[in-house]
Order: sequence, then C-alpha cells, then structure tokens
Amino acid sequence: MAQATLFAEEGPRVLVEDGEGGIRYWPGFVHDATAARWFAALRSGVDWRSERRPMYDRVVEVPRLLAGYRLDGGDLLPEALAEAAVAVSEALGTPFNHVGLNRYRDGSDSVAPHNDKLYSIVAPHPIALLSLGAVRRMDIRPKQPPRSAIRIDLKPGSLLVMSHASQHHWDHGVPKTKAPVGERISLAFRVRPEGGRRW
Ligand SMILES: O=C(O)CCC(=O)C(=O)O
Repeated sequence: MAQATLFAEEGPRVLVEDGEGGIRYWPGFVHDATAARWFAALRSGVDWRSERRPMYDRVVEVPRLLAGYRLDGGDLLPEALAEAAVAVSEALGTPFNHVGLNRYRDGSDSVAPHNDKLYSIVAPHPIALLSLGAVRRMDIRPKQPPRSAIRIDLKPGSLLVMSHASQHHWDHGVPKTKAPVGERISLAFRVRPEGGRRW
C-alpha cells in the first residue's frame, strides 16, 4: 500500500527531550480508517494468549492478552502487521526486529508502570508503540522526584516513540479505568539483541 494513503497529517509532539530523540507522541501517525482496518484484522487474526507471571511470592494473571512476532523473517506475519511494521520502521528509519502485541479487553486490563529492560533492547534504537482501537491513557512518570506524570490519551492510529535513553529515567504504564472503554490493541516495536533471551 502506498504510504500516501497510510499516513495522516498531524505531526509528532515532543513530550520529553534527551540526546536520542526523547519521548514523542505522533497522534495522527496513520489515518483512522487504516487504524480501524488493522485493529479488526489483528483482533481476529492473531493467536492471542493469556499469561501468568511470578509477582513477589505469587503467580498472577497478566491483565491483558499477549502475542509476539519476529520481524526478521522468522515468523509468518498477518498482513496488517506486516503493513504496520513497514510503516513504523520506515517512518523512524529503525530496523525493528520484534513486535509485541497487547490486547486490553476492557478497563480492567492494564500494564503496570515499568521501563523496558535495557538488556532486552539494543541501543540507541527507540521503542515505538502503535495504538489501535479504544483510547486509553498512558502515564509517563520520571523515576526520580518530583514524580509528576505526563498523562497522554493514546488515540487509535497514534505512535508513541520512546528513546532507549528514556528508559533509564522514565516509567510508562496504562492504568486500569472504571470508565466504560472498548478494546485496545497496542503494537510495541523493538530492536531485540540477536540471540537474546527476550524473543
Ligand atoms: O499498550 C501500550 O501502549 C504499552 C505497552 C507496554 O508498555 C509494553 O508492551 O511494554
């Protein structure tokens, strides 16, 4: 698909500055119609899994559905995912080799505040989060005081780009909400180290 029909016009906004591009929010990265088409295709075409993970002395259900694909030719990609991967990689000039998918079924699904583990991503490449489906709020909070959060409503078709360096100083998370919200899917593009543990 030609990029002219993929991309919307609203450009990126800088939320945090650092020497590697900081944290940028690009509300209209793709048109609403493209975002809606990718959402529908991925919701039905991905083999979603639920996961349980150890948390302190317990094992808890991860509060969202997950999936992941290699982008280096190792996995057969749903067409919508292949299109999204090309769009994001070309726009950022980044050789992303992995995409993690998160599906938030309703407001009780969430991701706790965290930073990407630095051993699991290659510097100086950024992490890019493409949002599809319902709007959910992301809180981006400095690790050091004063810890006041940047709160950003992630619109469908938006791209949030976080530098590798930002992961040292900022946490990000999508809190639960009691508001009635529809489903959201996020695509988290990363450059993983070859032979690393986190594929
Ligand atoms: O859903 C999002 O936009 C955030 C996902 C996230 O933080 C992650 O996959 O590590």
